[in-house]
Amino acid sequence: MVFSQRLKQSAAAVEARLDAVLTQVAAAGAPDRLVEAMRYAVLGGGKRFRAFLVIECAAISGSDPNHAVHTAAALECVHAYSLVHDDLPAMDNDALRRGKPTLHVAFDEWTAILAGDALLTLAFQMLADPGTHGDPAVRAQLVAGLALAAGAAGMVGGQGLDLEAEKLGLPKPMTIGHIERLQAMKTGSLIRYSCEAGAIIGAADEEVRQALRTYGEKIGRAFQIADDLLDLEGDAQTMGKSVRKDAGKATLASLMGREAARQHLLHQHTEAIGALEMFGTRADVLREAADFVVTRRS
Ligand code: GRG
Repeated sequence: MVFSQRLKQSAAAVEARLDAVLTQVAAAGAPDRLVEAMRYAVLGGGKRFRAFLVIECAAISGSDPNHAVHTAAALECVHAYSLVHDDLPAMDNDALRRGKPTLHVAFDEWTAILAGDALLTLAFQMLADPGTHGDPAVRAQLVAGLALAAGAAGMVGGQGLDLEAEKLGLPKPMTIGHIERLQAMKTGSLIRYSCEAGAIIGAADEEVRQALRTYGEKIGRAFQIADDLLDLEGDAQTMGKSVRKDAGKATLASLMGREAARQHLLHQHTEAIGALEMFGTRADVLREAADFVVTRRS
């Protein structure tokens, strides 16, 4: 209950900030059509789960949650860009996202590529902005951490491995270890970093930082397994995106079977909860968030 309220609150705060930032982007001279496409991508729904994690992990690290909104908004820009590019014909070729036509369908491919590029760039501009944090060293850590999480050794690299598997059939044979690595990079690195960014904003000590990193890593893994199971069992209307897209894809459910994948999901959930032990009841909302990852239907 607390979780759903806090998720809603952080979503509202982040959406208001994104709206304001995109107004500034337009005022700085960005073309109208590009700004419209960026708005379509980043303000058109979504659970705002990564934003929630930044804000709650900052709060548990001792920061005023309001101080984390700018960083949370930057994370949502990177996430939105990844979805826009993932949906392109050259990648997943999807027509439905967040219950609406994907960006390249609603606009066109070149606009979708550019809007994704612009959202990614904007995220770094936002993190470097003094409004993100008063301490330039904290801003530099946030920028460096996001670059690592989103880049070639993180989300982009994971997407590369995913496409190599799907389009080139590599590696042969596919192994569970390879899928775990791919998923930890593609989906896990941004979720884990959302938690770590909260710790950076709150200037948390290494013990807290490590605990939140571990929590993020485990729920990131769980999030992807749940996504794979939802692709097999969910419906497009509830999900707001196409389902049964994973046929022939490298997923844990396809390699080890649905039931084993579900057990693996529950194991990640247990480990995520375990990582929160040091926080006592202060982490109850993060425990609920882990439950949500396992039980979500969209
Ligand atoms: C194109 C560089 C590049 C990366 C793409 C994120 C990603 C990597 C691909 C998306 C494919 C996918 C569906 C992955 C499963 C996990 C995931 C990221 C689901 C979407 O995230 P949600 O459920 O989306 O948080 P909302 O719409 O709620 O924000």
